Amino acid sequence: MNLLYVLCLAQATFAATITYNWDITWVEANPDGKLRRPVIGINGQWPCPTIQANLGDTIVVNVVNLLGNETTGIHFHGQRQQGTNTMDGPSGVNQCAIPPGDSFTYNFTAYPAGSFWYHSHNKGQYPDGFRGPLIIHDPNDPYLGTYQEDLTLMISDWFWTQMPDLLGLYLNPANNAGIEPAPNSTLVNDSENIKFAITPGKTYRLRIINVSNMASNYVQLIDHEMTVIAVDSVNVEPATTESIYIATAQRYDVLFTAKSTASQNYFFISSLDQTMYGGVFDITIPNAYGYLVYNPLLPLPAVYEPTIFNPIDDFSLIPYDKEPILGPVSQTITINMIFENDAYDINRLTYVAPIVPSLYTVLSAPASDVLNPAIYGVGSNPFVVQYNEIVEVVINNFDTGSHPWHMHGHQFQVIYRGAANTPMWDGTQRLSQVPVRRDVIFVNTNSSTVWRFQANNPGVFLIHCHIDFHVEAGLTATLIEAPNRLQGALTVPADHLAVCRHDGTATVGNAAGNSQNFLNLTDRWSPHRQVNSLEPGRG
Ligand SMILES: *[C@@H]1O[C@H](CO)[C@@H](O)[C@H](O)[C@H]1NC(C)=O
Ligand SMILES: *[C@@H]1O[C@H](CO)[C@@H](O)[C@H](O)[C@H]1NC(C)=O
Ligand SMILES: *[C@@H]1O[C@H](CO)[C@@H](O)[C@H](O)[C@H]1NC(C)=O
Ligand SMILES: *[C@@H]1O[C@H](CO)[C@@H](O)[C@H](O)[C@H]1NC(C)=O
Ligand SMILES: *[C@@H]1O[C@H](CO)[C@@H](O)[C@H](O)[C@H]1NC(C)=O
Ligand SMILES: *[C@@H]1O[C@H](CO)[C@@H](O)[C@H](O)[C@H]1NC(C)=O
Ligand SMILES: *[C@@H]1O[C@H](CO)[C@@H](O)[C@H](O)[C@H]1NC(C)=O
Ligand SMILES: [Cu+2]
Repeated sequence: MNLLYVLCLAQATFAATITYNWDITWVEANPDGKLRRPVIGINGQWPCPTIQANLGDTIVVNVVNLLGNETTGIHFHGQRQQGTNTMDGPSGVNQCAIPPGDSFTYNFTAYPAGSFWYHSHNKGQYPDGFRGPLIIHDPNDPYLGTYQEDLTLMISDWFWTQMPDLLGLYLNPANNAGIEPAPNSTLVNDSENIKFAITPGKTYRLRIINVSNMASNYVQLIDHEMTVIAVDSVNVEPATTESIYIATAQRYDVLFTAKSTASQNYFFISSLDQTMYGGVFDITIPNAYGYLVYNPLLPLPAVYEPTIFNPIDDFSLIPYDKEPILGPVSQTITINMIFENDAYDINRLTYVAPIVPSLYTVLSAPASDVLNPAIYGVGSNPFVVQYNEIVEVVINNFDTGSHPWHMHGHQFQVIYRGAANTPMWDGTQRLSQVPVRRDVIFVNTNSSTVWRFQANNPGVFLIHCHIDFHVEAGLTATLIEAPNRLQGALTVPADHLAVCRHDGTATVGNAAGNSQNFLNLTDRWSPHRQVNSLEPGRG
């Protein structure tokens, strides 16, 4: 970790401050050309702008919530927020939701470098449009010089109905099988049929970012091989493939080299993984196409859907720095996930947002209680780890679907991933010795995925499935990392506290809002809460 600080200091010499002033407003848009609908935009524009900075720069985003009728907040997905945990974004965890009319400043160091995105982390709001790319450039990127142009491709599913209504349908007790609403379209760059002007012989870096609510997609550039060079901002040894499979919130940076002559145009496809929905689809919905245009005077090719995709297995990728597996493990966090009783559970408990945001509980608790998970409320599924511990996180998926799991604050080592329908983790499985690092990893159905990280980033970080429907159905846990190191070291900015006052949210006390006795919790935040006694089953 000293290395991290050295890097930051070295960068600081040249660091700039990049400031964005953003009014968050409703905007009308028709990205699939089929239906105009209100979307959440920035400064009257949609699609939302790209944030660009260099490693070590200070990024300042001054937000004014002008939505009028909804609260909001922003998470900068994949950014470490070392020393700035107040800027991580999830409402009820690191801040209060920003009420209509209020202002709020995010201020953090651009670290690490790579391809990221930002999005609302409030009430399942980002599928309504509030998301955009976040690109951090590294002057020492080992792949600089191997490509001539840098492009971004943002993929998403698209709904004609707004999230509050979709959540009303999804979380309705009548939907007791938990069937997610299917999207109405698939978009590339918030559009359909986009055209990339291609120069023969050039090599392109393509940053593919999946900002879907739910769907996973296959991406293939017809007749053009891709070389994967980074996943979720972590550089990897070059690996060639004809297609990738990218879960929501994941990023793949790939290189591709254009043909040497402009004799033909090509298409590319982003195809939604229909197995996630049980395969009931009108064929117009799952595929988005775009074109690699070598010569605008030549016709565009007819599109089709390849019969089979052969995506690269991300678990097989090797990090460029060859960081070996961390160990020995000093603490294991086990997350048994299942859908039952109309909600998602972690170890039989559905996430219940605390009355006081968890970070503010850390900062207001007596030093003697701050390491006690009870004060964060059993409903927040809290896991407390100590500074610099090597932590292992085991996700056992007892659900019939696969799920993309994300942890804030770290790019973790993925040391094991079972194929679908293989025995749950029991500690005897073979581990990857030079594990790929990511911040979102797909967990197959009826099997486990295991990751490790070093607890060197004091803060409160969510661990959750990145399907926004499932977040709202309670599939969230809270990592409380070295909370004793936050006390006295971190202060909450005045504008953040003001937002809580306006929102009527307490900023002092335990999860139940008790500031007199942090060990006294009531009802659903109490450790004595009645938990479901069923054995893990299937949802
Ligand atoms: C808020 O206002 C927008 C724009 O008029 C509207 O489309 C949206 O449905 C409203 N949201 C809620 C939660 O009522
Ligand atoms: C951002 O944070 C830095 C470091 O704490 C501080 O020096 C700077 O004044 C802050 N900028 C704004 C706009 O809040
Ligand atoms: C859009 O998708 C929803 C499901 O999310 C579906 O009920 C609706 O019929 C779709 N709209 C059209 C016009 O197909
Ligand atoms: C796709 O979107 C990104 C980010 O907004 C932009 O930089 C890029 O030029 C877009 N590409 C096309 C072909 O529209
Ligand atoms: C994006 O992620 C969603 C959700 O995991 C997935 O269904 C979709 O197929 C992904 N898109 C691509 C292009 O991989
Ligand atoms: C789950 O996986 C186990 C093998 O580990 C298999 O025996 C079982 O049939 C699977 N369950 C389902 C519902 O497929
Ligand atoms: C715990 O708090 C509740 C209200 O939040 C209060 O009624 C009760 O007296 C408290 N118990 C103790 C032992 O402090
Ligand atoms: Cu999920």
